[in-house]
Amino acid sequence: MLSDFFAEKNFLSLKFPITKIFKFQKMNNFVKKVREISLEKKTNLCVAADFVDAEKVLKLAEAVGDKIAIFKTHVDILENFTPDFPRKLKEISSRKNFLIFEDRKFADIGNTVAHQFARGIYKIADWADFVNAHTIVGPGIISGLKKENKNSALILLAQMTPAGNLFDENYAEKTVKMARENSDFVCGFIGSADRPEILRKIRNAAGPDFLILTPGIKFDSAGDGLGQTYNSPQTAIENGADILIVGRGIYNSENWEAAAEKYRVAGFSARG
Ligand code: BMP
Repeated sequence: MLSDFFAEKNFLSLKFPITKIFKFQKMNNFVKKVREISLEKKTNLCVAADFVDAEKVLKLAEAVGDKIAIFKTHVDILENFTPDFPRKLKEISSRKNFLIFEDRKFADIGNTVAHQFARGIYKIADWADFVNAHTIVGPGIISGLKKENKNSALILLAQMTPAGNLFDENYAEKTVKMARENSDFVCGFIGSADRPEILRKIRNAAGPDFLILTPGIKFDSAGDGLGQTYNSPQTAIENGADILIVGRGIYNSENWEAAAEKYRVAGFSARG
């Protein structure tokens, strides 16, 4: 039964120490890679690069590259995208050892998302290590993306951060079930520390073999006037997150590298 599946199992600490994680052998190769990078670089930070200028995104990647495990893009907001952009970003990512997450949030029928993933201007399937999708449309979205997959892993949105969103426990539960049924391709979830009781349940149900990436992270918890909610690195980690996504907290600061270092230390030390 679904409700049994999602019941609090407490079979592991929500905040499992990263150094002990490798005893869990079932994990997808992408999860393993993220865990390896985290250990080696002592970071569970993902920087969200929400600039509209491709050159600025690449500069940010150079500046914070040593501090992060994952670099998150919104390629469709770039005003000067050329195929050179993913090629240059790939070069930085292999030199600085981080993975690239294109936050495309696919949300259509399988046939359409297959085109959106592989074709058009961006050809996301050629370069993204991670992409994400909404599950509201059912598991056909996973099949559509899988059909065009070359070398990416999929993250499902189990929760979101904006105030007043319609995600609830039932939705999260069904999303975890879909992930488990497609664990050859799905490697994790977006979870929000703003509903920590649901985030904890996602972690308990998913176990340590799935990543939970949590946006809405900032030392200063004031919102942005557009619904975004913020929580601290500590709160997110204590409730089951393992990768913290930080955008404006880093790229709006004077010194990107110094700000990333502060979030890296806070996030990684909270992991224990
Ligand atoms: P910021 O830290 O500046 O608020 O940016 C958060 C980033 O995470 C944005 O790129 C946004 O698209 C993304 N995000 C989010 O904020 N909440 C979600 O629920 C899912 C997201 O992908």
